[in-house]
Amino acid sequence: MLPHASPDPTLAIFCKVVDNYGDIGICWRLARQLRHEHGVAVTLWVDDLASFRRICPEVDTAAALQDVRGVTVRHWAGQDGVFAPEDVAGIVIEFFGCDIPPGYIEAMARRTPRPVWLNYEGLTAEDWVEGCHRLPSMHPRLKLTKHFFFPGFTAQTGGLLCEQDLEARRIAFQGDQAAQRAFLGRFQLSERELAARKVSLFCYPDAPVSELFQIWVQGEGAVACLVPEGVAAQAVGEFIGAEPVAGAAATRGALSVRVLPFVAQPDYDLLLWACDLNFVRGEDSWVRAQWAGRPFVWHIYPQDENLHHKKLRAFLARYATGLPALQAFSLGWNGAAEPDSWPQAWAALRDEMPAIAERATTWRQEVLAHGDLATKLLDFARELGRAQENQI
Ligand code: TRH
Repeated sequence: MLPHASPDPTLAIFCKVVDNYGDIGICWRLARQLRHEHGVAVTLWVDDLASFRRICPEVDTAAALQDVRGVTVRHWAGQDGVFAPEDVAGIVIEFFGCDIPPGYIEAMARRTPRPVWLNYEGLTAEDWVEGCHRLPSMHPRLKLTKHFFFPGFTAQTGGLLCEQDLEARRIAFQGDQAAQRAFLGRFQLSERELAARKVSLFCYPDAPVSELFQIWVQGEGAVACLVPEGVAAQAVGEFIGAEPVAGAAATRGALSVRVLPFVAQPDYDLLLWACDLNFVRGEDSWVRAQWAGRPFVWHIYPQDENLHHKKLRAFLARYATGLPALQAFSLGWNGAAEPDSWPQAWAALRDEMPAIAERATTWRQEVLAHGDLATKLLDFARELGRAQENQI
């Protein structure tokens, strides 16, 4: 049973798109999974429908209210608004501590029973999250308590988003050459590119992309680098010698670089599965790469005072023990430690790839042994709901 013994539990997610696509990417993924795997009636409040549309082309950017794949999507146009207790969902999630409209919070306090209120936080491999996951925070004025929900890699955290059928779909796709060719065919890859080592590249602007391109140009094995439009635009534009718009491509030496359109979120998984190596960034693509069964290099979102280097090291300490080349390359890619030589760092990474791919399997098993995030989140909400009912 969910908190209010309702046969059709309701849940609202408030998502403010601060920067890039990770916020809406995670909220949309969570919303779909809760709806389709757990039967929850989800309302997703989003302030920036244009960013949402980039990862989900069905979204109508002019609609105040719409149904997208069974999820109610509301344009969160501002902080004004008067709400009734009936407007409030049984479980309310604020993403990354975004400020829910004050009128909605007032209505939360008037609802009977009161909703479960969770603050969904960012993913980090650092140890301190275990002590903060599930911590309460009382509202200063209203009879409401918010609880922190931290995704994470250990049993004492909220886990990672992973759909139940994902692994089976991945294995089927990676075992099906025709399906992979058909998918990549959408982007007009040449036979040369199809036969090359395929690398997807999703990173922030400060990644040393030009250095890597130079190594790949001079390398012995052919590399086909597939870059979503708008990513590493300067280095890609310089390499191609033209505007790096979707469809632009060039080959020099052993390297081909091709700009892909930004694809819908489910197709991004296919891209990761179809490539031999994935460069990912932020949070959501990073997690998807962990499920892709292929080696990946993570570019972490930069933070003040190089706080992100600490987070990167915390992840590498969990993931890349026994994978020295991945560690060295990742530190270099993120500017946390300059490698003595980039060509050597790349050669070592390339040689280590079979071992990294093996690590993907054990990692998946280790992390998912504690349960997936959507299930853990609902279990926590049920637990809080029961506790609240007992207090009434
Ligand atoms: O877009 P990001 O840089 O988001 C980041 C992180 O979430 C970070 O934690 C946050 O603090 C910062 O934004 C503000 O990278 P991320 O997290 O990988 O999100 C990208 C989303 O875009 C992800 O859901 C995958 C999706 N995507 C597509 O749907 N199609 C594409 O073609 C590509 C390249 C990505």
